Amino acid sequence: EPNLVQQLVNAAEKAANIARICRSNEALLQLLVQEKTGPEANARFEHDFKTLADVLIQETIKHDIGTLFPAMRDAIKGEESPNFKNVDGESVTIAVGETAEETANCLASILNVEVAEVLAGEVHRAVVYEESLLGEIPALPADLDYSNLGIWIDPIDGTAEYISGDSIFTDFPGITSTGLDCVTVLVGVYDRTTGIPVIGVVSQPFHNKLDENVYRSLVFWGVCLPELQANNCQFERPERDNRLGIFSSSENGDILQRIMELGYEFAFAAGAGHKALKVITWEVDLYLLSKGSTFKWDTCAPQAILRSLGGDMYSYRGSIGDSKPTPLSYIEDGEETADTKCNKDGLIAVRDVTLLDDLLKKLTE
Ligand code: 2IP
Ligand code: CA
Ligand code: CA
Repeated sequence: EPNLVQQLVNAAEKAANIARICRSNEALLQLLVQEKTGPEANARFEHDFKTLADVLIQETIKHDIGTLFPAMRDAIKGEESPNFKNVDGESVTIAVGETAEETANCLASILNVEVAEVLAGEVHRAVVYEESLLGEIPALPADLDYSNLGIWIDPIDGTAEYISGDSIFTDFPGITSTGLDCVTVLVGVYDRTTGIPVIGVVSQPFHNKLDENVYRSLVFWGVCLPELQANNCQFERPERDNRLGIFSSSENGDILQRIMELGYEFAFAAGAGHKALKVITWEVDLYLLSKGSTFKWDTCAPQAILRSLGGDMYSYRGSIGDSKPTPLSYIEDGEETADTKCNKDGLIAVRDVTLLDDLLKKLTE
């Protein structure tokens, strides 16, 4: 059996390559951008985008991991639907073929042949991502039941930032408010019986800018199986005077006020995956979102990494009041609808779970 963690890292890097290529050429970027409409649209954005890059990345990860781990094939899901409308309004299904030619033929129904071939080349390129910051990826337990594992993919989190590219920084070192640094590729694996996330890979494809349109990824992974905890995220908590929380710019004022009364400072930043990542790296202590504007594909990967560090991600509304802290769950019960895929009760992500006591008390008052 190939190593699932390494293969997910490779898949995330291939995803990053595709994301970078689609962005490196203005004409291609324009071509790839399509507005999301109808029930698939995320209501919070006036203009939400569905890009071919998203769909192509998701289908590529599904294809690569499904080929290597056939037992998981039917349980690999993501944000996007593989259907895309071309300029003539015809519906096209993006499918990764057996060969680059096949995939290029499929893509050529939307793109010009030249561009279709370039992208298909990336999709079928063998990518092995090795980098000293990855640390040592452990062998997974020999008896791991792959048929009991499911995957949630967000091929590009922070689509608006991916499209726009403009950066605004916060007052806090290393924390970008909006911009390409907020873009992440999220691949999370969960246990289908317990609904608990067990492996996560989070990549920032645009973290290191080497040159105009040349970037290198920063990749984080974590494993939290009953018999194995490992990750490449053993960061110390940086020295700071106060606790620091990270929030969506749309967070509710009353909730922010209460958190301020506990002595927290605030950073506002885009990207659900990016904000969760800042908790993982301990650059912030808390990511709290009171609204249901994230989905299972946003949280599965970072939650697995947080769990490998002794932290977790909880339901916000499910944890305040009389309730006990309730971790987000990926349990598959009944038919999947837009509603069941949504973390509709909001979320609280912490690396140090002892912070919850004060926080939940204050938020319940
Ligand atoms: C979005 C994206 C947004 C986030 C929203 C996610 O995912 O991460 O940035 O909103 O919750 O669903 P905010 O930045 O206010 O936290 P996508 O880009 O994949 O649609
Ligand atoms: Ca997302
Ligand atoms: Ca997305």
